[in-house]
Amino acid sequence: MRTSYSGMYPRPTKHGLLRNDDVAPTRPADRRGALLAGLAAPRFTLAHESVVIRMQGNSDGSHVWFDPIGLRIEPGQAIRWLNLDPGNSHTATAYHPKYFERPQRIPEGAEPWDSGYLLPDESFFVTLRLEGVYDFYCAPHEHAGMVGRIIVGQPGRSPGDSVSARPASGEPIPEIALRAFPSVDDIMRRGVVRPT
Ligand SMILES: [Cu+2]
Repeated sequence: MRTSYSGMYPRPTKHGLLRNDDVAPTRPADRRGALLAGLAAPRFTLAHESVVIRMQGNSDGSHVWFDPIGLRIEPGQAIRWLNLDPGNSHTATAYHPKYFERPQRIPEGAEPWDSGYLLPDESFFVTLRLEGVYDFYCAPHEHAGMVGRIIVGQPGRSPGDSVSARPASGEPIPEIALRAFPSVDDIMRRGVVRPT
């Protein structure tokens, strides 16, 4: 089943988005993330222009999450993943065969990314230019349901419809992660979906 959402939704608003002005300054280690992003990120992203997705966890490490877990942005918007969890390293990794042979759940032609392990207070930047739905996960915590979804512009077909069914030799996406993704409709309506 394919579903087209084109034209069904109003433009996203900035309401509820966390900007870099709202979080503590970061260490020079941020540069590492920018370099690792390679083609997916501009060389000199201005920090204040990015939208922040926080990596968080509770004190005993039994619960970890991305906040927001769902986000709608315009094409060309820079995203910054920031590890605010003092007790865990996290990654932001796109579902794509290029990284660990995972199923592709980003638009065809879009550049996938893998932040590598971010220590507490470290950041990673990616700029998303192609419209569509981008699903990502934290490599060490996917099995705890630590995933997120970004919609750039209009979603087009949903990853749940056909893209994810493509055979991949890597590990399938665990059920707990599949259940954690906010729906495309929910993200398009609300713009920002916080974890529950
Ligand atoms: Cu994690």
